[in-house]
Formats: sequence, C-alpha cells, structure tokens
Amino acid sequence: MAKFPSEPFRIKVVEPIRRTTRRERQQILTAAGYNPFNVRAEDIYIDLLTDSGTAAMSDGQWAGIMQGDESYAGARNFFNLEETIRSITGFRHFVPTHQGRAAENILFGATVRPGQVVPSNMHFDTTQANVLARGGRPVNLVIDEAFDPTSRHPFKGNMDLEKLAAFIQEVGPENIPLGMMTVTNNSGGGQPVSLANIRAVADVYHRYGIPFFLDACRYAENAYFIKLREPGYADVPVLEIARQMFACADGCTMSGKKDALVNIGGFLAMNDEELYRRVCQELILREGFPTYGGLAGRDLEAMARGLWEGLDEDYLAYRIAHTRYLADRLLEEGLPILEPPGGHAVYLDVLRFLPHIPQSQLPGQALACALYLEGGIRGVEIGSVMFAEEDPETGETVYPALELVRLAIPRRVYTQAHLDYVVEVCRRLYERREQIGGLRYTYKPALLRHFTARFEPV
Ligand code: P71
Repeated sequence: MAKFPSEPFRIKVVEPIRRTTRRERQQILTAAGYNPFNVRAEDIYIDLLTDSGTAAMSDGQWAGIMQGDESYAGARNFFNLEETIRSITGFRHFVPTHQGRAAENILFGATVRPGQVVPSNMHFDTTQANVLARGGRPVNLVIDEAFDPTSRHPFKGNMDLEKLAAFIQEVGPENIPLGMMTVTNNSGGGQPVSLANIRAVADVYHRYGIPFFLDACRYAENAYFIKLREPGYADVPVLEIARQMFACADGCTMSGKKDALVNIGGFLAMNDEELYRRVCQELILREGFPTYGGLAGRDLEAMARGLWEGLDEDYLAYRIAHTRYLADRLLEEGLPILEPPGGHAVYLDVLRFLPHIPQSQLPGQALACALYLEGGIRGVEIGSVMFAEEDPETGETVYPALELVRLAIPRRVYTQAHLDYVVEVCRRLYERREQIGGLRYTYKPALLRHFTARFEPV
C-alpha cells in the first residue's frame, strides 16, 4: 500500500467542509450548466479545482500579514520581498503584480507586437491567451513523450531542442520577441523540466539573441524533481538548484499563488534595465505603483515569507510524496492516470477512462461532472473544452492530443484520509464508467472558454 512521509506541520486552524446528497448535487450541477467553475465552493466536499491561491498559509505568514506596511510608496514589505526575490532568482529588477497573468499581460504588452511568435515547451492557458491578446502567436515545442500518458520519461516537460532550433530558423529570430518555458509544465501534466534542458534551451535562444523568460510559478517543485531525478543533483540544496535554473534566464513571470504559498500575488522579474523602465510604465497604468503592484503591503510580506517556505526541503519532500500517494493509490486500483504524476496534481487520462465518448462530446468535462456528482469532488478539465481549436483554413475542430481531468492538490490543505476518499470515489466511477455520457455546449465563449462555458448532457 502506498505511503507518504507524515506532514512537517500541525494544524492550528480548521475550516469546516460539508457533504451534500447526490440529489442536491444533481440540482446544483444542472443549475451550474455542467461547469464546476459555476458551483459554489460551499457545495463542494473536496476541492481539487486548482492548487492556485488555495494554500494554507503558515503562522509565520499570518504574523507577516499583521506586519503589513500599507504606505502607498516604499513599504518595508516591498524591500523584504525584493531581497527575497533577488536572493532566490538573482534577477536585477522586479515588480509585484496581483497574480501571474498580470505579470504576463505586462510582459507581453511591453514586448510582443502583432504577428510575432512566442515559443515555449507548453504555454498555460492564461499565457497563451495573453500572447493572443497582443496579436501574437503562442507555439508549443515540448518533447513528443509529453503527449504519451504512459511514457515515464523523468522530464516530460522538456523542450524538444531540434524542434526549437528548426522553428526559430523557419520564422526568423526577428519575429520572436522572447522565448519561454513553463516549469513545471502544467498543461502537460505538471511535468518537470531538467536543468540540462533549461540550459540547452537558454543556449539556443541566446544564440539567436532572443530573451528567455521562465514561467516560474512551480519552480520549487521543479527544482525538487531535479534533485530527485537528474543525475548529480541529489546532494545539491533545492535553493541552489533553483538559483541555477534562474541563472539561465533573463527574467520570469511568477504566480505567487503556487510555490510562494499565498492566496494572492505574483511578480515579474528581469535583468534588462530598459525593459524594466517600460514595464514600470505599464505597471503604473494597470496594476499600481512599482512598490506594491496591485497588492497590499501585507500581501507582499506573505509572499516574501511564502517564497522561503516553498523552498523548504522537508515541505517539498512531503508535497511531492503527497501527490505521488494519490497517484499510487489510483494506480493500485487500476485507474488510468497520466504517468509519472506531476508535482501539484494527478491527471486522470480520460481517453482511457471513457473511451466510449468521442472528443466531440467533451469526455473530460463529462468526467469532471461525474466526479462532482459521485462524490462532491471538483477537478478541472484540461482537454477539449480548454484547448480544442478551429482550423482557420478548414473550419474543422482540432482536438488536443491529451484529454485530462486534473485533480490539483492545494498545498498543506488536505490529509491522507481526504485523498483516500478521492480514490474511493474515482474507483466507484471507474467501475460504472460505461454509464457516463457525453456533453454538448449550450454557451461557448470565444476566449478562455472553460471558465464560463455551459453544457448539457447529449
Ligand atoms: C491553475 C492555474 C490557475 C487557473 C487557471 C485556469 C483555470 C483554473 C485555474 C495558473 C497559471 C499557471 C501557469 C503555468 C501562469 C498561470 C497564471 N494556473 N502559468 O493551474 O499554471 O497565474 O492564476 O496567478 O494568474 O490552476 P495566475
């Protein structure tokens, strides 16, 4: 039976959660248009919608909240955060933002012109949408193993270096204002990127004079995977691995809502002085003055402290093993999941879970709804609803290679017994999987459609 190291913390504050009846859940789901985003959190028993902004903060972070300096300019918490970010990332400049996508918006606003392309291993949905919103084209060049849910490649988030070099030559470096890399690769299953690959990607970008930015929101989990899996790093402190990752890049976007263990916050960091000046202009227009950037002083403090806690090796060992525990238990029950499990989530492999539902009938969304109906669990579809695209020439729908339901694990929130409950619900669903039917849209918005789309059973 799978096991994981016991928690390196104890629980000081609790939040009641409530179980509902199946009949209640059926009514709730119908009213929500079969979209779990539209369900009230109070009507959910185990909420695995996202690991973003859902962490339990520590007593140290809450103490920091009380020490928020709410001055408009130059709050002391800004300088604490600045010292922290500089120490971990080494980047010369940074601005706080209210979350990750605000950092993306400001970065692409300052760099991307219509018609330009931004390559990455895989852009996450907000990154993709923010590139598109500036008239740019996001391109994904991850290794092929990423699309095989059964491949146990240790670094399935790696960029395909040949594809990258060929792509740059094809479109011309002058049409690439920056190159990116998402660590860990969320859309591809929370899979890590090796340090060797980050170095090689940086070399390719830099050979063509292209600035390289990391989408760093799960950088600490990525660094811990490097420690576990990449030869030569077993005895290197995670902080040092993280520093080496950042040292390859010219800047990063960061959603603090993941590995910085806060409920709100993010930042954009960079070395280039001239870019920093333009970023500050854009920041003042959209987020706020550069020493608070859309956050309160107390939020800056919580993020500074959370950044350090997110790098703690006891915490990371527990975190990665906790996720692994859920994956191993599901595998023990014979359920199809994407392997190996990621750092922040376990992904159900829907094409093997529900092979009788064609992608045109949105099997991932159907499975996410079935999970809620069966056990009050909320996961998120990462499949056709999130990523299917219309071919601009033929008008035909192109479905993504991976159809997943992500069970994202909030940091320091749920216990092993909660995960056992999740396994039990998934097992029951898998037993009667033939009874699960497909869905169709009743409302299909153009951009970031998964957040607000509505559905009905076919
Ligand atoms: C996640 C999220 C948040 C989310 C997004 C879409 C649906 C549900 C929840 C956000 C990311 C991310 C990466 C790799 C940038 C952002 C944006 N992820 N890059 O996975 O995973 O950060 O939410 O702070 O704006 O649930 P932001």
